[in-house]
Amino acid sequence: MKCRRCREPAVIDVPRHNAGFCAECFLRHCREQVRRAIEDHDMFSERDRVLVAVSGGKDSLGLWQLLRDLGYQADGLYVGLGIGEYSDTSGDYARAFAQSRGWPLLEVDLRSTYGFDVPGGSKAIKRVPCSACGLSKRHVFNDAARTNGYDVLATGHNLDDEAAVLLGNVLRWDVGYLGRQHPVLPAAPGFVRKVKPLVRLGERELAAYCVLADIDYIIEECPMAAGNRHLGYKELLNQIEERSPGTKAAFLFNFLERGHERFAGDAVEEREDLHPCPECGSPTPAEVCAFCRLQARATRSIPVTVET
Ligand code: Q46
Ligand code: ZN
Repeated sequence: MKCRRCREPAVIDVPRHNAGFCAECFLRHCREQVRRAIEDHDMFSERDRVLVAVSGGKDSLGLWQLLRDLGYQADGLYVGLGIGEYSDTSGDYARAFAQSRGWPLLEVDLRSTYGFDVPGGSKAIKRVPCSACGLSKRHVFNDAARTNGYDVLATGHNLDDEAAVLLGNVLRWDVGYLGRQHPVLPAAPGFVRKVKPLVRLGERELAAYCVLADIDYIIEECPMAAGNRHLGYKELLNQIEERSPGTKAAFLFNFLERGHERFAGDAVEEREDLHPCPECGSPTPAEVCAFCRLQARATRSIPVTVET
């Protein structure tokens, strides 16, 4: 197979585009996909300060590199989730990446800042770890971006992630989530703008990008991901994709183009019910926000040493 752009021998094929690329043209293809996503969805400009949430994995480190290569002011944010050895190693990868390039990396440790970690939080609320983790990450990412003066928070959700989330939302016809499922969530009082610039790149493309761009990332997956509903949806979509390449991208992109707008009103209604949480100031529809309730329950279950 030859490279679609320069006709040199290809090193990777991208069935969705029915094309192969040499290393240099593939890196360019990835940058081009991110540039298009940012432009098409009006995510941010060169003047905006972007905070990239990095986990040490291929998607987030690849995203940070791509944004910097495209000339954006992007710094990193690493949140220590306290998931045993996995968190220790992922933190090492994120730090090594930032140091090797001399790019600023903010760090927030859930346990030392908020008094609990993901396994403890999950036990306290009797929910799967990903539920306590997702809730904590959303809160900490938003808080870190706001308090450090960033305009935008960028996450490494890729095409495969977003298609799997969409499938889950459609299977349940969860109209509020469908209305919020967009590569850009605009800023609102208490919320910074959130963007997903990798929506046009698949998981396999990101892995190849990191290898070709010489990015050292943590390969092992989070041990708590096993049994995660989205993994099942991803497998199903991969089976469909194998039979008809391009279906996954069509499912997601056509929803964004033709479907999302129909549910946008449901998400707006949910946002209108929000008021600031009396504990932390984050917008919430409940009396106290879900993160503060999680924190209260998780920290209450930790025995307190009383000095005598
Ligand atoms: S880190 Fe957290 Fe993921 Fe691990 S506990 Fe689940 S949500 S799987 S991206
Ligand atoms: Zn709160």
